[in-house]
Amino acid sequence: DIVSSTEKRVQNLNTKTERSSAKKRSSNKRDIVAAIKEKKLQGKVAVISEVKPASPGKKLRDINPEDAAMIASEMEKAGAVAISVLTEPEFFHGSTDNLISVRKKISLPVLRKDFIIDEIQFNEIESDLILLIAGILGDKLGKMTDMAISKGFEPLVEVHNENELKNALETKTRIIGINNRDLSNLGIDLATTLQLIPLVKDFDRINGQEHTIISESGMHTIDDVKMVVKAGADAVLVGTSIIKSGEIYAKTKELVD
Ligand code: IGP
Repeated sequence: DIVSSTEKRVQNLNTKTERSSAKKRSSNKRDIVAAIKEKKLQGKVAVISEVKPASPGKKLRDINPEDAAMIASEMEKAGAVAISVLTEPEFFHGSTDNLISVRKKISLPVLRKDFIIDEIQFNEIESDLILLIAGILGDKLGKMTDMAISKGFEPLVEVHNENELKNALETKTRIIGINNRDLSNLGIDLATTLQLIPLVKDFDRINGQEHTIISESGMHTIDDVKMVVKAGADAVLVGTSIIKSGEIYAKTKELVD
């Protein structure tokens, strides 16, 4: 499965000692929270558009680093607020080279979409945001969030149910991603977003906080996007429907406008 395959990758990183020295991250932070606020003020939808070659058992499109840069640049021109790049090689056919290439080409914030299970992965490659999945990290979530922040990353903590959300709200993350896809059976249900958003809003009201909420996965139409935005999502993360459409610019723009 994905976790044991990721464990093998981490072992590999551990043996490459040259990678274990922490890299200093560039100080020009590409601030996604500010960018999302700005988009909303413009009356547009904050779309995080994903460079996604495949999902488990479903190939979408071969994407090499050159393609990745071209795709991301169309997404940027179409008004995406940030770009997500899959770096998981086995199940999602992603690569760290794709992310490096994208981040060089565009100036939007870039999210590293991968399965982070060990702090050594923070030293593998630079990105503006990093995904931390509550359902995978369990008790380690708070510590990994702290470490990500101290390394200069903006964490995006992903949840799929109420328990994971409670765990996420105890961390220092500013951004909560609600994944509409159940990672255990890959089923999609946009109601996940509708159910969990009020819990975040309640928590924020009581605690005087303001989390940025991103609805993730399974959105294909403008209506899908409108529905989660109306429910209170600050941004949406869309991969498959944009990549599959073949018209990266047009499809991204349609969702943004
Ligand atoms: C994009 P979709 O259904 O538009 O392709 O979904 C994104 O949300 C999805 O790729 C994703 C993901 C993840 C991938 C959400 N969480 C965790 C890998 C790992």
